[in-house]
Amino acid sequence: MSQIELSDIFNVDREGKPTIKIVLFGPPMSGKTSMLTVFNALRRMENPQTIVSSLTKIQDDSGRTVFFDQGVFQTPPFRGKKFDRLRYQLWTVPGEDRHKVQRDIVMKGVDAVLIFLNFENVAKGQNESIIKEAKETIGEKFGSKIPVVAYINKSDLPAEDRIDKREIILFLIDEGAIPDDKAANLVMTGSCLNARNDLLAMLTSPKRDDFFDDDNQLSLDKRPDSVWLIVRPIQKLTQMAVEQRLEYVQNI
Ligand SMILES: Nc1nc2c(ncn2[C@@H]2O[C@H](COP(=O)(O)OP(=O)(O)O)[C@@H](O)[C@H]2O)c(=O)[nH]1
Ligand SMILES: [Mg+2]
Repeated sequence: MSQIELSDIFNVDREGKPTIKIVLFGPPMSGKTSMLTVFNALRRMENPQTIVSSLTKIQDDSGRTVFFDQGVFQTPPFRGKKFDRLRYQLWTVPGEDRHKVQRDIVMKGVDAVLIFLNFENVAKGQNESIIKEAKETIGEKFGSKIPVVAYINKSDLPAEDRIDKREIILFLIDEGAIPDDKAANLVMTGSCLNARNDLLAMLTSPKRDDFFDDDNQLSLDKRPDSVWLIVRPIQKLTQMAVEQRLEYVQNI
């Protein structure tokens, strides 16, 4: 096969750039908007050139998402320039039951789903119903042609306030979101709160210069563990979406 360009296998945006659409799909108050906000701040600190367009947030006066948040980012240039840069759009949904119509609209044309769950005890039922809804909305491509990664947020909460991770994993497997042999790889945990606090601490530290290089960019080797944990699900999904597409063209 002759050389494949990313624009041959992905949708292109209005500027003709290959783009994938990732939706953070989860119950209300799980931290989806926080995740996007922290991710955007991190990209700005580490490499502003990876931000394609600034964050859009459609919220009510109290800061609740009523339609979506959206940010567009791009990978750094691939080594060897075999491929163009890949753009990835991150979208969140409003999690409340009454916003089902908005969620359906945001899910149109989705390429990969981040099932965004909440560790809080009280969220057990909400987590389960949103997993079911994601599966219903996407249909048979759920977890196959449309890759799925699950992330459980608020790992900072004390153990007695958290639901049992194994129970969530079993539920995800039962619903076909995650194959059982891949659960260890595809179900991740983290805390947007910790990530945000660790980034803020570096920004305001008297030793700021230890973290930022001469261009005032945060060096990758200084990225705190808490921040790696929230970047991983997005990175993994992007990688899975690319692999999925490449496999698809190779089978034509
Ligand atoms: N303890 C804790 N609280 C969090 C975390 N992430 C977000 N929150 C809080 O959870 C609430 C809902 O967050 P938001 O991002 O608006 O959730 P969304 O409804 O899913 O968009 C806010 O009060 C956040 O400060 C976390 O990792 N740990
Ligand atoms: Mg929100």
